[in-house]
This record gives sequence, C-alpha cells and structure tokens, in this order.
Amino acid sequence: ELPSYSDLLARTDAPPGSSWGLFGDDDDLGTLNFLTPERRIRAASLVSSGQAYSLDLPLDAFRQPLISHRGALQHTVFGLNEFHRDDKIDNLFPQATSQIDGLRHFGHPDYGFYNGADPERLIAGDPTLGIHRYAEHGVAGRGVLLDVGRYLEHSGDPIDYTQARSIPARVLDETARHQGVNIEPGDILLLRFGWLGHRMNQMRQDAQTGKDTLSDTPLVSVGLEQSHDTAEWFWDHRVALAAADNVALEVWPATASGLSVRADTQGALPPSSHTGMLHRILIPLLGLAIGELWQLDELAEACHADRRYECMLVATPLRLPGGVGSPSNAVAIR
Ligand code: UVW
Repeated sequence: ELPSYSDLLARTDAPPGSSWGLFGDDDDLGTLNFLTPERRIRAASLVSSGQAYSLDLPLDAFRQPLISHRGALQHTVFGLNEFHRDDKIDNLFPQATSQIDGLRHFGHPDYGFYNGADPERLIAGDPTLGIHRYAEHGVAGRGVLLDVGRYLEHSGDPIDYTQARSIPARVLDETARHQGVNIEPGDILLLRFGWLGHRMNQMRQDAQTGKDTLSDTPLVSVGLEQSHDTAEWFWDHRVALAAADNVALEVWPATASGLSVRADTQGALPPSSHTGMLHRILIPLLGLAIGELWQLDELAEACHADRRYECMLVATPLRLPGGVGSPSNAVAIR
C-alpha cells in the first residue's frame, strides 16, 4: 500500500512531498507505474463505438510560437527522383504544440530531479529520465475527461479566457460528480478548460481579418491552482499522467513561488516567480509527467453527447533516448 500525500509530506528519508524510491531506486517512470496491464485491459473494455479522436494539434499549428523560444518547425519534402519522395523536419521543438513533458523537464530548486537523478546526466546521449521510457512502457490506459470549462459554464461561473484563472482541486471533484464519473488508479486525466479552442479561434479570426491580436498580448491561461491540494489530488487518486488543453496544466503565468513542501507552507502559496510553479512539485517530486496543449474539444463534444467521459487513451511519445518532452501523438478511442 503506497503512502498518502500527507505521508509523503512527512517523509524524512527523501524529499518531503516526494515519491522517490517508492517505485524503486532506479525508477524513471514515476506515476506512470500506476498504469499496469490490468488497467489497460480495463481501458480496452471501454471501447464501444470504435470512434477515434486525435488529441493533437497539427505539428505546425503555431507559425507564431506560443512560447517564444520554441520556434516553428521547417518541413522539407524532397524528391530523390520523379516518383520517390522523402521529407525532413528542422527546428522541431518537441514541446512546441501538443506535448508530453517528461521527467527531465523540471527539477526542484531544493531537491533536484526525480528520484535524485544526477543533473550532469540529463544531456543528449544519456538516457537518464528520458521520454523514451514512456514510449517503452506504453502510455495506453483509461482516459477520463473532466470538462471543467463546460461544468463552470453550466454552474454560471464561465471561464474568462483573457484572465489567468486558478482552478482549485475541489472544482475537479465537482466536475467529476456533475459528470457522474470516478477517477480510478492508473487513469490518464484529460482536463478540458476550453482554453486551446478559444486560442485557435482567435488565431483563425486573425488570419481572416489580417489583424494580429495575440503577439503583443502576454500569454495568460486558466489552469490548475499552484498548491499542495492540487498535488494531493493527483497523488491520492493515483493519476498516471495528467494532460490539459492549456499551456502548462497549471494556471499561467506561474504566480506562486517556493511551492515549498515544508508543512508550514501547505495550502496557499506566497506570490512570485517561475521557480514556484506546480511543475516543480508534480514532475520532480511526484514523478508525474504532464501533457499540455492537448486538443480536447471534439472528444468533449462526443463525451457530452452520450454522457460517457471515459475512453481508451493511447499516446505514443517519441522513443527518443534522453528526450525531455515529445509531441503527444495521442488518440482517444471510445
Ligand atoms: C510552460 O511552462 C508554459 O510550459 P512548459 O511546461 O511546456 O515548459
């Protein structure tokens, strides 16, 4: 029996709030260990209509990069002769569109990388904590969609996509209750806020009108509250992987700092910088990889139509040894 999140916070044998060692001293899968063969059998039993939904944006979706250093890819198609084509991709930032951020992506400022991995080894050519391990294990299991955007709209409290709204864990419980769905150990959680659909609509409108309403506006997004309650919700539900249709899963910009795991800072967090973001609790301490910019609107429509919010979810991150992140290549089958 694995400890609860409050037990993790009380650890003295490893960083407080961490799962380090619980899956083995050399583990490099973190919470993906919750996704077992039994869970895959359960997931396969959920397919009834056989309809498949791609959860990825097109790889070239952002000609204007969403995160400035992750520029647009260059795709070249060339002919070896008149009837033989090859192609190549340059400037591919695996985290530029729909992605999975693996366990290399973030370390904790006080404790370092997941399971105490040596930061010197987190380089190209070394497999430590690489995203290829996710490909090898198989990200295939029960996906559960929580349509937070639709739930809040239904509750008369719709999301304003121009604001960095922080969503507490209790809203996840409310949404699940409203939808009549339970989170089971080993689930892949799909959180729809509606942010990405809104953004893509704005981009389409700009393309039609020739205006650029986005480049000069700072990136803001609704997302999960940066708090221990959020981490507790994930850990105590034994979520294997959490993905959302926003930029960072958590609210953006990251406003909290020093999301410390000391007991005296549980709950609300002091204001400040990037270094406190929830990423630094979920990825390096819990070993929970994060999916971002997943396109969930079409799936959500289908789920809403027949009130079935679970699916077989298959994502195939690149088997890139030592990769930090990867295009998600995710499909939901229901
Ligand atoms: C942000 O920090 C906005 O995203 P990522 O997790 O992809 O770095």
